[in-house]
Amino acid sequence: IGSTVLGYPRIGPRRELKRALESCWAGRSSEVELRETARNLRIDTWRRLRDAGLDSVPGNTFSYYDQVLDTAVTFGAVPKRYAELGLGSLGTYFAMARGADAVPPLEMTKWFDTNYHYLVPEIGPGTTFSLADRTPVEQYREALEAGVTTRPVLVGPLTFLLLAKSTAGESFRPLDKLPELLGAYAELLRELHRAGVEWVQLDEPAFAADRTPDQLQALGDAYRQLGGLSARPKLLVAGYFGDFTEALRVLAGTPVEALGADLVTDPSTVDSLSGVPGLRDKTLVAGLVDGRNIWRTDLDRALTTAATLLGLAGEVAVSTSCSLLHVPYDVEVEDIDPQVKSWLAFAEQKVHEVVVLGRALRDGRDAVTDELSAAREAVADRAGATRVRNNRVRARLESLRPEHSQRGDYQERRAAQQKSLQLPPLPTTTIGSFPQTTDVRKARAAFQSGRIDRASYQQRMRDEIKRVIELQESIGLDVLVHGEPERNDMVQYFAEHLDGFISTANGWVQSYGSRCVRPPILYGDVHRPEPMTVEWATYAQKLTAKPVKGMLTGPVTILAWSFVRDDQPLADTAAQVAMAIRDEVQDLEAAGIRVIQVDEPALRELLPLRAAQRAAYLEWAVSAFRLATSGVSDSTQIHTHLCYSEFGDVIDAIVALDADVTSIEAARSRMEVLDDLNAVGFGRGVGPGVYDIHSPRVPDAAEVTDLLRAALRAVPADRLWVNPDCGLKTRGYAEVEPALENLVSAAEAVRRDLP
Ligand code: THG
Ligand code: ZN
Repeated sequence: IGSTVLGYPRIGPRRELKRALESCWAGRSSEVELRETARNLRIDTWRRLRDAGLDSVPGNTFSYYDQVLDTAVTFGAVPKRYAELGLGSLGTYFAMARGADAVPPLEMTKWFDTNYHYLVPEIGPGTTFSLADRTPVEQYREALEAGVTTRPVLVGPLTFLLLAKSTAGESFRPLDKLPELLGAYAELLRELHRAGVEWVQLDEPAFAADRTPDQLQALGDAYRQLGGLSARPKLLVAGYFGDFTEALRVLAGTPVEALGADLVTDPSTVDSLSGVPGLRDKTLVAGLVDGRNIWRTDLDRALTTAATLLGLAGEVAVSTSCSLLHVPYDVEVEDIDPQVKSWLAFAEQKVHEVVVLGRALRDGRDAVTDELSAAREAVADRAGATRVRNNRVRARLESLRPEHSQRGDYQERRAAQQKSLQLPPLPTTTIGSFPQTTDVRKARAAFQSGRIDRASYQQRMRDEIKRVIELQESIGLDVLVHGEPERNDMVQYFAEHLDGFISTANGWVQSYGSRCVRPPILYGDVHRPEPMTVEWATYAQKLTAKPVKGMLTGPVTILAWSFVRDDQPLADTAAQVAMAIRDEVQDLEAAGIRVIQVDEPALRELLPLRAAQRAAYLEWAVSAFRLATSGVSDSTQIHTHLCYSEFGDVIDAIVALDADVTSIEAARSRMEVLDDLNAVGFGRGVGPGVYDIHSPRVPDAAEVTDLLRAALRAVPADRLWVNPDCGLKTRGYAEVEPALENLVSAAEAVRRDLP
């Protein structure tokens, strides 16, 4: 294998696939055009990787939407409700991804601890697996015709089933279907072999998380079976996003030829590998280049690690820690500060790093002295750069005492807040953002490109804020928001206003389907040079006698949705971001804002895959939130918002945040989450979402009333808030206005019944 990468971005260097998909979905272009765009993107990628000098080029890494969905389709796991729509193959595929008419899509959830989302396969006792689609074979041939030999990449059978959801509840585990699924994988491997494929990569990242002895046993059995096939390609089984050693021990005892290990996420993996018997008979594909962060690799250090590995494995190949799906294409196209730029490597640059490492291993360091010294210089420049350190920020953090993270007694806070805010029982509010109209987007774009000046931009935003305040007044909401017209992506907005971050113009990374994000790069100590939101919030507050809620993003979410520095513990970076948010919270309070919401939708997202590491994470995550929010007086009400209802592992942390009011998603999971909160003694204000903003449906007042009555069985009226389950940014006013009206009249109806 020599040198390779485990996968590559597929949205297109200029988001060509996004445009083609969205135009096809909108009916503006044909499926034929979409297929043509996709083919060109694949061929460009293969040739680029080959020409860069990789010894082995990954194939089948393209996807129209998601690789887990692709796997489900390949092996025939298409639920009946989609199959019977009678759409063509691509139509059925998109129906599973996005829904169709009356049929909802598959559930979507996070791919391990990344910001990528996959579609959750539905497997039940009646699912029948077969080789239903031959895309991996076809794309191998397509690449060959384009002059490139590829190594098809598949989601492994164990990971596929472990990520799937049972359609038959607790009584059935998708993993029970492993024997059947293996039959279909075996057939695919035979066909790939017949097509001339030499190597196939099977990804089993599920084994970088905690697994039971049964699951490890199943892993071994599965690869003994696939490895035992008489006519098959050679197999590379790769695990990533954490320490994969446990699985390697098992796999080393199977006929699999090569094993891939992520040596970046958990550097102690290198040491654990020495205890894996049987590694000497395998090729170790060493994930030495970080596949999910954007820093240039310390090539000297990587080569030292590789030298250690040479003594452990039969053969050592060089690779990325995981697929490069999680980083942008090319840093060269960015017009950013040249010093920071010289510290960065996006997908294109990472391929080059892998090639250099591969050459050094094969031909010795002397073959690549120039490349090594360039990398050495960049790494040293970054390590010594004064702009990365801000001594004032460090001194402030040093001087922090426990009381900086501790608010007053809750009952006293509550009394002080009630006196200041005079809210009715079951107060109504929204999560923060209002629909982003075309006018607002145009104004933002015009300001960014210099077509309008700051004053006219500010005027347009003020007009929008005024409109949104008047609308909320007329609907009768109790706690108002300014609507966030000035923000596109909230994390991007804060990154643009904080020192220590840099933003890219084209650094897109796929989040799900055609949707992308541009994570900011957090390269240095974080400092807030001036207030970021005070002007907008106070303008809104001047327009109304009702309280206007200040809207901020919390430190954990800012980290989760950025590329973070790797030169200090995440906890330290979080504390720096928390200090900047704390300053903003205090400035909002001083400017007369009495309610401040600090959103942490990503609190659950960064939770480590291994249970043993979770307590330490939750400790610093909670500390950062408390540091950000504890600098205000008792009478200032702190809200937070969390975007999902799967609280389980973080429920104690939610209590520990000590926010006065927490809004959560609940409309779709009914009100069950309230019982979970009660069970852990949550005694603060809570706003279970009663309007599902993820759907265009407008709930009627009776339905919201029912949800509130259900909520009142778990939460007393003086702690219950009434709100949608997330921001309204992605919805239109045509739905939002009637929905909010219904929400307010439901609250009024329930209030009338209160004793
Ligand atoms: N911001 C950031 N990361 C996120 C979210 C976010 N990660 C998790 C979750 N939310 C992902 N959800 C989305 C939802 C919508 C879009 C992207 C991720 C989206 N993006 C626009 C697109 O692709 O057209 C581009 C947005 C832009 O212009 O900046 O619609 O909220 N950081
Ligand atoms: Zn939300």
